Amino acid sequence: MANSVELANPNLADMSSDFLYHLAINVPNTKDTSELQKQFGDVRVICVGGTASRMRELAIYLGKTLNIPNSAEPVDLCKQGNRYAVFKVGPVLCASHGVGSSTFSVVLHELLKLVKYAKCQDPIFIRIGTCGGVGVPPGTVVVTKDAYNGLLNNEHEIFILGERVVRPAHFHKDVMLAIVACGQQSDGFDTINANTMSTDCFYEGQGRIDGAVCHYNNEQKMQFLQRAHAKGIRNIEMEATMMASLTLQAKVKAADICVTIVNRLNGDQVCGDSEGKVPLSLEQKKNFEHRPFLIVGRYLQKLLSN
Ligand code: R2B
Repeated sequence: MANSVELANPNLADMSSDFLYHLAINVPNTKDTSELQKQFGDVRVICVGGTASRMRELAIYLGKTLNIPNSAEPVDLCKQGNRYAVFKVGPVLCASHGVGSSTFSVVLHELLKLVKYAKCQDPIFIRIGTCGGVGVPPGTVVVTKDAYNGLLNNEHEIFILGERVVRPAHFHKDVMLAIVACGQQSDGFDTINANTMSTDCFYEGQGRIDGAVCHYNNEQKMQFLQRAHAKGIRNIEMEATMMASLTLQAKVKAADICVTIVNRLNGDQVCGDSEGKVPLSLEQKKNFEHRPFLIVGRYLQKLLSN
């Protein structure tokens, strides 16, 4: 039996209205959300990713893959908010979240409230992103099992009311396995499940030596990356611990699927020029970014046909 979302915040029951500020979506009467249910009640999956343009591309891709009528020109439903973009293609939302957990957590709180008010049934949140790889070739697609923070602990740390609160950070096992199973040998790239390190800083937090500030040497960096590798970590990004933790708190299913665009055991620079000075051209990066689309497209075809 399908279930609506029950959020772990008793205060919501006392609010007669709610303005989802960053999405610019008003809920004028929380006790009668029929208008919102008409617009969003059919949503089964919320895909999220860093940029608005990639999420628009994903919406167009999923529209084609899932045969959704009139989906070639998706419109940004949250343009007025000037922060995040949200596109709807049939039962799928595609929303941008920016870089890092802090920007993502803002829109994730509001998307969770949106699916609650719209009475969506068992919605699944899927992050589709890019990341650095640890000992896997660029272009590998990694579906996260456990999310580790920058201390290499499998937990999410957040400061609440002046206290350090530590919460579990793992993704839904069945969803993760079902997504990994969508990878095919003929794809020409591997889709694997592994642990993910998630940091608040792209440079020092991820052990890069090419940031504006760095007080360690290459050897120390490599030791750190090897420690991560020994914990089963095969990719590094900036959102997994927060996403895993918040969706666990909200009791909704979630997954994180990212394509690696650099092997950090070989270097820090991602891509840029086409003269071969860095491992990946911008064109290849674009091509890699579509790999998780393919995998998630297959997963949604199966999921939504049930
Ligand atoms: C991967 O790519 C972004 C940083 O460039 C960040 O959102 C992440 O996790």
